[in-house]
Amino acid sequence: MSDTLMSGNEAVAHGAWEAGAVVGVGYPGTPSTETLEAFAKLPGIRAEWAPNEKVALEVAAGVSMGGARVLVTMKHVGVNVAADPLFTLAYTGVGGGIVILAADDPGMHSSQNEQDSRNWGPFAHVPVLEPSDSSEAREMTKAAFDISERFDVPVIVRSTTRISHSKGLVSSGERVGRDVIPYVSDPAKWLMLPSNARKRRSELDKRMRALAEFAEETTLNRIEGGDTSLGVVTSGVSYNYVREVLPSASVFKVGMSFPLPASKLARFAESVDRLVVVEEADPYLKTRLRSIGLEVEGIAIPTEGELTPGLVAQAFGLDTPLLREAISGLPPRPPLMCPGCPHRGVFHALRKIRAVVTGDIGCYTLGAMPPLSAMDSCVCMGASIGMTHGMHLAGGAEGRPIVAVIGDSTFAHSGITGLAHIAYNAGTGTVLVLDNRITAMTGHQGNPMMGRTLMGEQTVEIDVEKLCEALGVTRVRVVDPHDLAATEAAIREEIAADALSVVVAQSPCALLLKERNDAYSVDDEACTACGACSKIGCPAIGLEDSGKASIDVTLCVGCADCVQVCRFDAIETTGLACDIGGA
Ligand SMILES: Cc1ncc(C[n+]2csc(CCOP(=O)(O)OP(=O)(O)O)c2C)c(N)n1
Repeated sequence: MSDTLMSGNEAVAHGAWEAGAVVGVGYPGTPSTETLEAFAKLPGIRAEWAPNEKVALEVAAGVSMGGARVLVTMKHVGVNVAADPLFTLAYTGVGGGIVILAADDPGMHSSQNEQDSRNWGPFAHVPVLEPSDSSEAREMTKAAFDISERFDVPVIVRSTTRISHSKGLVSSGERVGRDVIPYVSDPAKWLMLPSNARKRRSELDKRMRALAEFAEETTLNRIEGGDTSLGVVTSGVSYNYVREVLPSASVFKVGMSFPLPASKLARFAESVDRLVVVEEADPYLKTRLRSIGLEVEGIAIPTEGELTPGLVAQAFGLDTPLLREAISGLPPRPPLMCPGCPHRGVFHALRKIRAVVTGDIGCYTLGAMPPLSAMDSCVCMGASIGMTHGMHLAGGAEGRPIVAVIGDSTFAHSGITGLAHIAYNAGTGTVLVLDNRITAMTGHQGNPMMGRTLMGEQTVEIDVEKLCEALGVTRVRVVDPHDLAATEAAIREEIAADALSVVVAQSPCALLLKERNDAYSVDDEACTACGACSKIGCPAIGLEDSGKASIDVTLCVGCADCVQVCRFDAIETTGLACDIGGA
């Protein structure tokens, strides 16, 4: 055993590795992403990015049926995508253990909604474990594999941003040498025809009863005795806040949030004068405790956003100035497209065209921010394409052109089926695939478009043009989004064609530039302070007190987008190589 500082995500990866998982598979998404990246660095395993979470869980189902242990990673919304196999895997059960990391994002630091993944437990009939720090993230992931195989069920390890991203000391151990269980054909278990599924349905209830008994005895749920005038039931990150704000209270720390240990909780409730629940996100524990007849006192714990020690103190009427939020008073730092981002040229064109843009999720969602302000919707991964079609079906947008915008990773995740839908249903519309050859938003993960696996191997790259043609799209063209005039012209032509068309805007993410361009600067004499260059929203361009533009050469990557919008030739090369790009 050695003590190492690890994030919760790294600890989950290590726990899975120690437990003998031979495969890790997932789709990136904050705050889960680093888990699979950390797992990929450990010896004796295979780690793969899947095109989406459903595929990831299906691969895991195969690994499990083949008798090996497997870790699956995703963010909370990813579980929605994987829900179809998840529900039926609760029927089939497992061969080798399946552990799913579902990482929630309360407060939506980087998500389109808040979801509390503990709810999947009762909904899908799968156990849910909830670590409170990195050390527990490792231990509970290991325990989850044992529970998965002992009770024949996939297990969810539910994390949240603070658990996934905070670091703590972890006593990591050695990897368990574990033989793969030899495959024996068992259609009654794995082939969910209704006749088999009905039998497995009864198994599911039996297993849940056994798990409920296990919940009563497992040390994953523990009582920390204290002052019996106040008893707090808590779990996950909230446990840390309770210990900090109410150090003398009696605490029931829930580590297994589904199924709950009803009798143990009832005994705890009897032992204290007041029973309260402190939890982040949904009132999951409170509702379930009340449903088993426990009298939980209502306190003002917000269900929206992240919980903090300060909010817990406030709910108990404590005046603890030291617990005021450390982040209050920090200047806001709104997200922006990077200097040289290839997405900028596309949104510059879309704003000029006054298109209604059904958008999608990725760095390009920042096209919604001023000054580009050229996106009208963003619902979930892949939604842009179906929504464009739906807008057409509804009769259009008061004569304005309707355009879908989707990134390459998102297109592979769930855009292809939307395009197939439009082609199959003889629809029209223009779809822009912003192909920067990477899953940029979540930190440069690979995807089926970019030719490199998570293990570092060179592999096939999907040819987007050929793929679209195979789906039945006859008008497919490629543009360089840094050529602003050509990009605008191509989009205008495709809109005018009134057919189904795809424009692939192809240029690498600015953070992957292989060559160093020369930086640009503003000729103060030629600049007329017209403000045109600032409308493209490049963070390298600022305004002087005089209203004239200036370029921060330490940020400029020399993409020359601004040169193309300046009507007075006031932006010129410095002849000096930029700080980023190249060797
Ligand atoms: C179901 C789901 N899974 C994962 C995510 C996290 N996520 C948001 S955007 C994105 C991919 C963006 O990549 P791409 O479409 O290539 O655009 P880029 O950021 O490169 O511009 C991911 C993985 C999510 N929001 N929803």
